[in-house]
Amino acid sequence: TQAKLETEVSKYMSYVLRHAPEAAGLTLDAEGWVSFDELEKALTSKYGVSRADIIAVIENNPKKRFTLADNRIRANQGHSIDVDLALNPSEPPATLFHGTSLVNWQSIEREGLQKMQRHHVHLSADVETAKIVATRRKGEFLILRVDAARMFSEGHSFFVSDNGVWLAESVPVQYLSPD
Ligand code: HQG
Repeated sequence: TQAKLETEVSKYMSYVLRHAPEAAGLTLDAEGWVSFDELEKALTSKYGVSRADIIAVIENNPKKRFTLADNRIRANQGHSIDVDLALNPSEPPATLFHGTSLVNWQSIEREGLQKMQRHHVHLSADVETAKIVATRRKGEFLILRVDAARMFSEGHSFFVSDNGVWLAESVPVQYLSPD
């Protein structure tokens, strides 16, 4: 079906634009952008989709994962490869949330939230989004509340991606509490 194809194309776009541009024969610039024409060529040859189909994938994406501007496209967050999104630091809401697996707690309690494979720790402004993030994985989940107001006032920087995901270098454990 069309919806299924859109999801598959969207997942492949995330993979290419965040993790492995070379898989599609692409190279991202320093801020993560690539020519839309080149991405279109790669997607058309792999999936037979048209330019309009790809634009529909971008517009219908529930998390607004991609920005298309000036005939260039990039993923808004979630990279593992070395790009600098050049986001400006912003003052966060007083409380942010992070959803994870309960089994991670022992380690998080020891070392705080770390960015792991990505460039930042990903935080949500609402608990529902954190729950969606957490339940991507099997097993019991845990929602952590981040005292972003105190963390910010004590000198930690926050960034917000173009699709509203809050990002931090790390979250030391003193700012975390189970929700
Ligand atoms: C955990 C998806 C043990 C962390 C989602 C998480 C999100 C620790 C995992 C976005 C730890 C990393 C990001 C520590 C952190 N010890 N475990 N010290 N510190 N962790 O996928 O936040 O759909 O890199 O809790 O919706 O799950 O791709 O991060 O469980 O927005 O757009 O290590 O990815 O967005 O996993 O997800 P991830 P995440 P997209």
